[in-house]
Amino acid sequence: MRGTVWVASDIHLGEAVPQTARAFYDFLGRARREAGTLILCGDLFDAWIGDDHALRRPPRWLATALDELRATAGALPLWLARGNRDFLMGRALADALGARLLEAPAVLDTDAGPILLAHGDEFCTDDLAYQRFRRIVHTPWIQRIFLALPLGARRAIAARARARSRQARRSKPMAIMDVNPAAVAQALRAAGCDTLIHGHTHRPAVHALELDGRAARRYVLPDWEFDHDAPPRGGWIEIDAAGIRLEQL
Ligand code: OKV
Ligand code: MN
Repeated sequence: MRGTVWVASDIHLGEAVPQTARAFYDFLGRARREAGTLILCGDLFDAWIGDDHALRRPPRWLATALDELRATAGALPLWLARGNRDFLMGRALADALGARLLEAPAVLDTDAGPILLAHGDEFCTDDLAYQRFRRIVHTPWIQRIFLALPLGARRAIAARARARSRQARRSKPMAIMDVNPAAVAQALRAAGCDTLIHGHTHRPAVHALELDGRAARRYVLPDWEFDHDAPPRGGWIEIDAAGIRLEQL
């Protein structure tokens, strides 16, 4: 991917976050004017229970989101990667938007050199309960059965999963919800990269690290939140021949 590449993640679009959605659509407009390629690197949506539900009779907020994404994909290459929440996004959605699916983790060939891009949940290996959930819901035959269920049943299962997850998060120490350094090192080594970009942890930063005696870097994308009491936040990473920069709103 040559030229100016913008990467964002963890927008968590949904019914309940209209102001976050508006801030994100402003960002899409800016990306259309200023970027050469846009990559949305997971958790664009807060939940995803199948492309069919979104495409058949989308609620108003989702129809708007799909329109904005379609307009963006018409103006520049738009790549969608799955996150831990919208891991069921599929080909039908990408086709309906004119977007491309990015199978992450992926090595991007950029003007700033090779970069390993991932959502980031796969590095949170200290959170054993989450990794167990992840293994189950990423199993292809389990996904096929889930997607074959009627929408009402899928909605009910998703609501229960979200309620359980909220409960579990309350008793988890902060540290186990961050990445495991050994998992990060292993992924960089396997990819032959010394630069990693990921989201998921909601801890935007640029970390210098050492990988087998060489300097390496880990860029962490922010999540987006403009609806609740906390100070509004969001941002993206810009990649070009001049380097890699974390831009925060
Ligand atoms: C996404 C997360 C809910 C975290 C369920 C098989 C199975 C898919 C699913 C149901 C839930 C996605 C699709 C959602 C992510 C949660 C709660 C915690 C930590 C099955 C395939 F196994 F039940 F049959 N799901 N939804 N969580 O509501 O979008 O990432 S979801
Ligand atoms: Mn995530």
